[in-house]
Amino acid sequence: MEKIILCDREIDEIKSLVNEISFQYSSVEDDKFLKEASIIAHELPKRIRTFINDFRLLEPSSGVCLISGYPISDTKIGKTPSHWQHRQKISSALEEEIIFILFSALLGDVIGWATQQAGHIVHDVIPIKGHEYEQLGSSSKELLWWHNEDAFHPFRGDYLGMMCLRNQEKAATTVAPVDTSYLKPEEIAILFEPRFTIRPDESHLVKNQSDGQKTQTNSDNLLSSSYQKMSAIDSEPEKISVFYGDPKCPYVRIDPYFMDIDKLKKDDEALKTLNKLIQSIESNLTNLVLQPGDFCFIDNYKAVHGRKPYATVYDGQHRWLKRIIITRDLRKSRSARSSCTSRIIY
Ligand SMILES: O=C(O)CCC(=O)C(=O)O
Ligand SMILES: [Fe+2]
Repeated sequence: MEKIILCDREIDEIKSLVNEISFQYSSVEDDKFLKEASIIAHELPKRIRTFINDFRLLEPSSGVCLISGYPISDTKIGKTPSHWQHRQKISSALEEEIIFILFSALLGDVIGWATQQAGHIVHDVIPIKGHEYEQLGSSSKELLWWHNEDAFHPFRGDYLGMMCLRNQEKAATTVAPVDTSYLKPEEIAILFEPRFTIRPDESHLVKNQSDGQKTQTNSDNLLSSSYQKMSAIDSEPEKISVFYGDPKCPYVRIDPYFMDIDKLKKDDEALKTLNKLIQSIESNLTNLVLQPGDFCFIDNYKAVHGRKPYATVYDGQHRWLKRIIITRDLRKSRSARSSCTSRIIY
């Protein structure tokens, strides 16, 4: 994994940059801030810009990078929310979210889904009472199977960012690069063929819609049709390839939990090859216990991630990550966004 620890001088520089701008915005999802973020990011310390730019362009095989050491004020951020729906009007972590967006802007453009966390761009990853055993980021006692983020969707992000505010439970994120050196050329070729399916994970389905959206969906045709699109992919996922890009160093699109592997029985060759890949990824998984002040970016084309089960108490001091999705090409989703500057995919 590529790693950098912020030094005191860099922390001071970042803080003064944030202080100069934060009074202008009440949310990082403000259109003006999102437009300017890529310009303001030019003023981040050069070592950080170089580190993120190298991660973007050199595509290190680990597929994961970590920027650590930003001090988080536990009292300032207040209690961990009990649900992502209970969002404050002005985030208590606005300063940290600004930094998160500035780092992200060095990788590309942030995006959000109309069908996820009420169409917000910055998500809360927190354990939620009642979700303990779900296959969702808000579960805790259940293993969250490793995956590429939004693997089912052609507009999935190039990167997933996670910023840690709290993790007293020491819950482990799992990460693994996709190593194909042990696969034969003919096996790689099979994984390049559209012989597989991936259904949407449950966070995009209508059953996990926010209460606010439930009343809105009836009157909002765009939102209803977005949920209908998800439901159509869920009931009839198209055939896709697991690998794409360069056969010598393939990019990957995989989410075993939602790949209906049983149904592949009719295609024994595809089934065997996919299982070989799954086992090898499984054997390469490592734990990454995010600490407060960690900013982690995962290359969603080159690495998978998940999370181990963990025990938590919902005491307001429980695990709290912020999460973001970044694309290198905002235009590819233009047909599903309401304007060229909108970040929300319908
Ligand atoms: O909680 C974690 O560490 C990972 C959760 C996850 O996969 C996600 O939010 O996309
Ligand atoms: Fe994920």
